[in-house]
Amino acid sequence: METNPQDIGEAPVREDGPSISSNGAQRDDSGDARYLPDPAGASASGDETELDKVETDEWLESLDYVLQTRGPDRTKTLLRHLQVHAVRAGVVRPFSANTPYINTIPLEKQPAFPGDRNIERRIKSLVRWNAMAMVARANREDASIGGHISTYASAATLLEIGFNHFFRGKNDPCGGDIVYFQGHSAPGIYSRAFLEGRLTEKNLENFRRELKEGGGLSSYPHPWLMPDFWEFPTVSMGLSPLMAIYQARYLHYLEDRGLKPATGQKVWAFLGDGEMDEPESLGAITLAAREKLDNLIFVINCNLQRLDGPVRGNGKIIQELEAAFRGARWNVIKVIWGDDWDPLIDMDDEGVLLQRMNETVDGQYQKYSVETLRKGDYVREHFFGGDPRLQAMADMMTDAQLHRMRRGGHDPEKVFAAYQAAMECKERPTVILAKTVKGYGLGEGGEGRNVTHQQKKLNEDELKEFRTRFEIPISDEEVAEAPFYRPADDSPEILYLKQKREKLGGYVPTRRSVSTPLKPPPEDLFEEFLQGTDGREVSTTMVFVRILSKLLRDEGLGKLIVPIVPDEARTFGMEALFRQIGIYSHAGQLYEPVDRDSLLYYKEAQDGQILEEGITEAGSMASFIAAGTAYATHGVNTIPFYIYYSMFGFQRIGDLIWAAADMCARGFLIGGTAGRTTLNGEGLQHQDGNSHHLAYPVPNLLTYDPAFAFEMAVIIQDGIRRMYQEQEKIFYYLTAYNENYAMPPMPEGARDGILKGMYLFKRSEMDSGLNAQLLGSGTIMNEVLKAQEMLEERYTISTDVWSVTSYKELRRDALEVERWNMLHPDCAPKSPYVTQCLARAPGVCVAASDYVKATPDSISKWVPKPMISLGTEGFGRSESRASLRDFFEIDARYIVLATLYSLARDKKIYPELVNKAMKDLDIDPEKTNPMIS
Ligand SMILES: Cc1ncc(C[n+]2csc(CCOP(=O)(O)OP(=O)(O)O)c2C)c(N)n1
Ligand SMILES: [Mg+2]
Repeated sequence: METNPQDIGEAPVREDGPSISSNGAQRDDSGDARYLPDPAGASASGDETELDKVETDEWLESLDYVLQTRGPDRTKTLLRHLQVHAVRAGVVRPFSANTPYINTIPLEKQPAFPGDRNIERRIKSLVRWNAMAMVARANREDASIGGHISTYASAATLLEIGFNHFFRGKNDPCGGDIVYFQGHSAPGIYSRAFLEGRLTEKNLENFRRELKEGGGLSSYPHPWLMPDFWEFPTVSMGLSPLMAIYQARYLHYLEDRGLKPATGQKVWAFLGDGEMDEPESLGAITLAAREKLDNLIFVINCNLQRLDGPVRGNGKIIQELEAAFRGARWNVIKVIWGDDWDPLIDMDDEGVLLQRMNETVDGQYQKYSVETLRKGDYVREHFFGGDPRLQAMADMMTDAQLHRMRRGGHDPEKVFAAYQAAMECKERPTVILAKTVKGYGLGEGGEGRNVTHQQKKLNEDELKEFRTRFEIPISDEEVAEAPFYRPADDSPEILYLKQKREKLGGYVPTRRSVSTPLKPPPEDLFEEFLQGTDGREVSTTMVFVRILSKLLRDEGLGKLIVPIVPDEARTFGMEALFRQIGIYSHAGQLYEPVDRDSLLYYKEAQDGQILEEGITEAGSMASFIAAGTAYATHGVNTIPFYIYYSMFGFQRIGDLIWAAADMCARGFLIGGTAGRTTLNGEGLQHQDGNSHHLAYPVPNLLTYDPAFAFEMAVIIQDGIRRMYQEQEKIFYYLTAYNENYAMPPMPEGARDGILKGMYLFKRSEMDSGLNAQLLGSGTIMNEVLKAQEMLEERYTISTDVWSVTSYKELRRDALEVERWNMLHPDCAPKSPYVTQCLARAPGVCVAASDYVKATPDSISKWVPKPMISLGTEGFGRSESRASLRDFFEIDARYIVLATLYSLARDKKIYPELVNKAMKDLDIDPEKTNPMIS
């Protein structure tokens, strides 16, 4: 078997070009003997004998001959053969995932720049100026308002090349590229939109003052706040790279399933180098390569700094990221040096410059960028010092020239070349690692300094310097005010910029919500769930899976349903779907599955419908987001159902859920294996008593904790109506349990209450003069019903049972009413729905839930009697359901106790009766409190 050359360190980059640079340097391996000490210890340059040298020359000559006569491809093949041959003979070179610290694309491979360099520079300068002025002015008015100048300052070229030459707008035949902008570079994006005529001066004045008259601009990209502008919230670092990867994959999914034609759209993600430390940033890069996402381009703005200081002061972030991405088999393009460096690199026959570049750490590069702003010879002495060959290079340049040496990320032609190569790359995602200077152009006060991230203002001198450096036509008299500047509509700059955008299909970013409302599924699809199961015991999870299966078979909606699972389909009894609708795999199924003979075999298919994500709740949520926002991104109304272990939802990936809310994502989150006590056995890490509480703050999320099949059906049916017919900007969270019990038929007239959050499920049939109202939800409803029986039979207390499907809905209705009453003191006060339900219900009130008491407590203010909540504060345990419910004090016995205690508190019964009941119920009053044990 042939050894895979990838495994022995062959560079995946530049497959189309030579591996030999203009100066003959082999770029594919930073361990190249000419530049770095060989990690194996055999230095080919220093320790070579005369004989060795002759031999080396012979080999090199042969290689040069092949290169000249047969070209780079043949040379690469030969080298590969040599490598394989050597490995077989036991000669293993140490693996190096790095290439030397120079640009991946050599000068001679750079395509001609198709734009007008001068005019593009002027446009960029104007964008820089207005972005800076926007932040500076906002902070002048209110020093605490914040904003960032330095990030955009470093990213300006990276973005402008995109805007002028690459990002396609929504009117382009491809449908438009999908661009994730680095969140805190927003001032630059606004500033460009101002030049484009999309934002007004007033908007810019009100940066970070969204509530001001005339409309303001949100600090960062937030679709919720600017729904026609921003598409993707990106400022929570790390979410953007993850979401971009799954977005690119979802694009393939839509194409492979025939829901959208393949048009060559690209997903661009502009990221910070500091941001790459977030685990989510690198967490899915292998997926991107595995899925061959050549529609994905990461541009990492390597300004070497984050907020507090250097990203890798003692190392090199570009090299570290290169190794990680190359290891994951991405196409890695480094844009490190601007064109001023090309002649030096070209004359570096002996590799001394490259060696200096390789050995210099980022903290020192940062020092050089700060020192170049000053007079003096620091760079000459330190970077070029110590070696006469380097010194000679420096001697060829004047101080002024030396100070102008740009980094690659500020060189439009280098950036263009990288983007062009990324566009052309096939079968692999591309990452561009562009070296820049943080705060570029801010002068001595800000450029490259550790404090630059926090810089919000420029003094008058700094403003002048900035103005002069970027040639902004603002006079000395005016400059102190930092006025915005936009040339006339018929100026060459504005005409150029508009013409470029028109050619590329319109402005970016633009968010459109274009999908047409869906037709609802037929009523009878949900009918069976309203009838009950006639004594057959099932769980709400099984009910959910049955609803899902029926939806999948629906003629109208079926193809739009996107089931998403993070390796838990079997847990939820969904494996039948594997065969029925297939697991999505771009590659299809390249093997014979072991269970091929079984009915429910593991079927992967290119048109498979299930997104089986493996063990990644974050990745699955990113898929949910892509699917739930496809109506806006692609005009395709897909309906995601993401089912997962409920404890690993809000608790683990709450920030992604928040981002989904911001993006107005639609769909259903299904928290499976729900409840602190229903999931017996699993214990502290798995048992979820939290998620309903954690779901509460998400403003546009409806959360339900259904107990019965018909509740689940009614909620999902109405959810589809609201999200996909009415196009409301909401999404849903439902908990599904794995406890089996007979599902009752839906009581007459319950539908409205189910949706509003509560309804009377079972009225007492007795009238004893002692009354109780019990509130139950989820599976704990069964304990509540048992308690009802016990209270009536043993203690002759008339007990009504309410099913509370959503404490959140009840609370939000009550808050709304309370607010209205306060703002309308002269009107007859309204009554919240929960109050209306319980106002005429006699007796005491007890609520029991498999979630923390804080969840039912959230409505107690509007319950017209003191309510006792039973819930599950504390750590779970590995135990049986019965023991857990005893431990957390939420089983029928405790519900009875709480009811009797409430009656005693109301002086309806004697306390002695409560004591006696405790004995009868085998409850130890000195039992330790589960909340703290
Ligand atoms: C999850 C998260 N943590 C912290 C922050 C606060 N924050 C905003 S910008 C920033 C530094 C970003 O550095 P980098 O990614 O290198 O971007 P640069 O500004 O240098 O381009 C930090 C820590 C955030 N936005 N998100
Ligand atoms: Mg940075």
